[in-house]
Amino acid sequence: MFKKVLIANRGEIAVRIARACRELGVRAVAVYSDVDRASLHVRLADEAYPIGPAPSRESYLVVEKILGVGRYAGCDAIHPGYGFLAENPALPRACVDAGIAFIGPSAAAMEQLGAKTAARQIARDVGAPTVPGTLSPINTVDEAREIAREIGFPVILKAVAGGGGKGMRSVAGENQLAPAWRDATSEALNAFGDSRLYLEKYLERPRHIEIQVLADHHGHFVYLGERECSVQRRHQKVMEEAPSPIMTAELRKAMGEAAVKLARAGTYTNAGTVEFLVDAQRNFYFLEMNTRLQVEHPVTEMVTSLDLVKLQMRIAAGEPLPFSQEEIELRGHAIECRIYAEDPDNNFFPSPGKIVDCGVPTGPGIRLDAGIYAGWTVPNEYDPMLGKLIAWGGDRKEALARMGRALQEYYASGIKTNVSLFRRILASGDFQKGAVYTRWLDDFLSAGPALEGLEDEEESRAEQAAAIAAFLWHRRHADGANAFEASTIPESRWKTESRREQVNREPQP
Ligand code: MV4
Repeated sequence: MFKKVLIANRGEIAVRIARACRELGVRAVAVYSDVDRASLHVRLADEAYPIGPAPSRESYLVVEKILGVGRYAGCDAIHPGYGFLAENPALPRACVDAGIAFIGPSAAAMEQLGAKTAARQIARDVGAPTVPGTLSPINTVDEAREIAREIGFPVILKAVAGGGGKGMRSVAGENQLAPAWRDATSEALNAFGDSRLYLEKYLERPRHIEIQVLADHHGHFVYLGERECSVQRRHQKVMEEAPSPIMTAELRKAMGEAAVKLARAGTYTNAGTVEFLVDAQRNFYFLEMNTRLQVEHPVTEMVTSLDLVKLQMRIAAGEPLPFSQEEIELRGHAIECRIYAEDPDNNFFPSPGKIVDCGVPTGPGIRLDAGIYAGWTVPNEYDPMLGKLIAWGGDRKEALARMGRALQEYYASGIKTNVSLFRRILASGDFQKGAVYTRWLDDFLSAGPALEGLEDEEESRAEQAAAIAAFLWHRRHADGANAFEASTIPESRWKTESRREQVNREPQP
């Protein structure tokens, strides 16, 4: 096992990796930009080194700076986390040159499986189902029209260099093709500097379900079940859960084996995620592969009782997987909410600033992977995710109930958070039934602010009651040592918070 690991990241994932290091008896080395000097990941690390100004392109994205700290601190491995350099092959290449282990796949595997077009070609080669469509870019709108006629409308145009929905246009019929082609081409050029498009059969209301894969350096590949990631807002995941409410043992096996075949064909090693779209008839289609640890990895950890970050480190250190596919068991149900410093009553604009006070939900089945603390200032230079609230239960019903309870206990004052959004989602009948699809949240939010089945005044009464109940709960639990240190919190916290939520509630756009 490594002696010292550099964490080339920040925020909650850097805290997560530092914790895994601590548990393995490995020294954790943090890097931080000027605005992150007082961050939690710096506090928890054994050593910490400055890497420059706040802008990522001058700090967390600079391979030479990361490797410079790695050499200077005498690290024997680097963990990239997610985002930043996590899927940039330059980092594993630089690690090989520096004789430092990279906790992730090889640069070659990253390039082969991380590139959408190449990955779709491999998927076709190994027989993993892909959506009917073109594998290579289309050159003209006339060519697109021919292919669309063959496949049959509706179709969807996608950017070759794309992701996150940019340069993507669904096309209901032939008359809409030319304008959609024009819009998608220019959007792709603006977003990626590459206007090339490809075309697929459009799947109506698909789910986004992904398979967690692990592969060691001894030829062992396993899948660790799936994660339901359909609750997204504008292509950004908001809530995830494991297992998927629509999963069957047969479908899980088929998707897992397809994911492993793809990873094996790309000589993948370490942790990776294979994303699929699943239609209403439970047909699944390869979407893309993520050659990194994902934000939502905790829901898989909760139902498998495995620590994916420690497994990543063991694999990178050359250890064989400590279990076979047959030994992997899924137990219970886990749900994750991504907590952001953003204002749901102001179009989810980021809401950076000083966290005057925050409370940590605890109790049975609750996990909070957070990178914040009271007194810390949320910088506005980075993604405003504060952490992830995860609830595990023996079944989905219990996990939902625990998440609802934990969301009542969660608070942060001094900044706005999107916690109220989760209360609304949990209150939705569709979500309770697991009847979601990739555009469900966008549709749900554009349907307006009313809680399902409640008139406006009923909603405000329900919310007032919830706020008062939470205030009374905290006051009742204020004595004695508890996670809220309520005695140090001004009495008016809940009143302020609930009043602010009440007063500011504007109808959703
Ligand atoms: C699709 C689709 C329907 N049919 N492809 C791909 C990238 C992803 N961010 C959006 N993608 C989609 N591809 C076909 N052939 C619907 C979507 C889609 C979506 C997929 C996953 C998660 C969220 C989504 C939101 C809107 C559309």
